[in-house]
Amino acid sequence: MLRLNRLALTRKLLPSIQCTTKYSTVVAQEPQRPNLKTEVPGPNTKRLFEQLNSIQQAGSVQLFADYDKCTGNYFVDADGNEFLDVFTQISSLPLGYNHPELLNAFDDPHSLKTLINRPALGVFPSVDWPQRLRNVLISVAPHGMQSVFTMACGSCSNENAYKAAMFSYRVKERGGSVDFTDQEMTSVMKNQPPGTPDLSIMSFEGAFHGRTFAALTTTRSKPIHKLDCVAFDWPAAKFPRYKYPLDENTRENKNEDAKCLDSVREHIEAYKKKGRPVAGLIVEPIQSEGGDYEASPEFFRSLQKICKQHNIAFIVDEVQTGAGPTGKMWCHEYFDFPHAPDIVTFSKKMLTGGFYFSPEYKSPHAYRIFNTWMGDPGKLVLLDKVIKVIKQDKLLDLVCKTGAVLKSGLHELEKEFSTHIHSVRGRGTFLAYNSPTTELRDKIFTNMRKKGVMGGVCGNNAIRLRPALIFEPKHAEIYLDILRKVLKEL
Ligand code: PSZ
Repeated sequence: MLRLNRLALTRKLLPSIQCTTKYSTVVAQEPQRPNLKTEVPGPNTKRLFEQLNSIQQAGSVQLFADYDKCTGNYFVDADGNEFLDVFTQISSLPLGYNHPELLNAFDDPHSLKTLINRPALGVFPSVDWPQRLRNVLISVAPHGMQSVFTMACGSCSNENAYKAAMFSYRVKERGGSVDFTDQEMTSVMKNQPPGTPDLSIMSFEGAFHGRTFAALTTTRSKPIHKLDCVAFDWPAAKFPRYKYPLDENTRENKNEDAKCLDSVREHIEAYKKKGRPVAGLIVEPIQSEGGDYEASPEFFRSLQKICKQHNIAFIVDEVQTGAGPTGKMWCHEYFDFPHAPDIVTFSKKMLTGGFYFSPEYKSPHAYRIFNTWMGDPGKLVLLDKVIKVIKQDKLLDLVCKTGAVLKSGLHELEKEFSTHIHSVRGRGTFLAYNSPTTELRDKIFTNMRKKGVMGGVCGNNAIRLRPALIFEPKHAEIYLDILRKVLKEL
């Protein structure tokens, strides 16, 4: 009955999705449904685990993949089990597995040579690098942003964004001068002020920004990420925790926004008093690893305003939300900012790390945002193809359509199984829901996997969806169908 209702609703909402394979040829080659041949983990997986664990700590490994056999939205493990993948390598596969456009990406000699001759980009970029940056990364830049650096990963992107924020802050402190004093030049070699200034980067409780040291200081999602590592004394403000459904809790949620914005202001003042002023503030458009917590466009606009008032670089971390899963290329497009953010960091579905920045964040000195590789032109060959497929196949529209099917289905399930799941939320296919306890959440996750759905969890009690951009309404139906069975059997 529920399934019929939802299908009827799907058709009413989405009259145009009759031809489900029009979006992507790779989907036509997928299995029809998940198909498990052994228990999970199966014997091959267990053997491989022993092998890997004898070389390194492999406790985080869930399954070994047979990447030759993975197709589209389906992950195939070492035992031949076929899973519908709604986690997609921690949300980092824009077009699923083995997309034909990417399989052919290095067929021509120029692309192949771009891949194998990896340059030290900061010193010897290729003759086509400026044009490649323009054609690929700048072509999808957030509105109002025209400058970009590439980096290897998300942590590295944030790390360098913090440096760019500090450079700019110091130039302002010096009244616009870009010269260093002798005292700065000598004190910096002892890690002491004034060459090494006392500045801070503000983040939010529950945030995740990476695991390198400065990024790790701003990460506040789980103790295990941070234990035993030194950290800077930097502030963490409160990030909204909304009550659901949103439309029935507008007053409480507005108060929550106000409380969190007050906490931002208080920390700015406190750290100024402490002599460690805030040079940058970093925020995820949807707080992801910490539990998929969203905040209102008003909250984000106020945040940007506060940063402007205090000369703080407003850094939006789109590492997980960027490149389409929310239904827009950049999730912050939903917030209607009056000005572009100062810095937008990315990685994951963008295939390369990096950050976009506004003109004042371009360091006046060379060689300060720098490392050996600074990204990889081979990744831009792939990203070029990904962007073309996103445009040609209108994948952002597909994300919105599939997201609507998924979300309405989840809303029905949270009504029917209200003791098991609640607080359905998110944008596009970047969706999540909670269980009342961690134990129940973990049980749902495990039982879904036993029925062939590879999902993800985050925070203490959330289950999150992070499918590829080629996830179609028919895949959403399979997911909902299996979730329903799992909830019924609990
Ligand atoms: O456990 C981990 O290290 C994980 S699990 C998911 C991530 C990391 N996400 C990475 C991430 C992110 O989600 C946001 C919003 N910002 C920065 C990062 C760091 O990116 P990487 O992992 O590429 O360094």
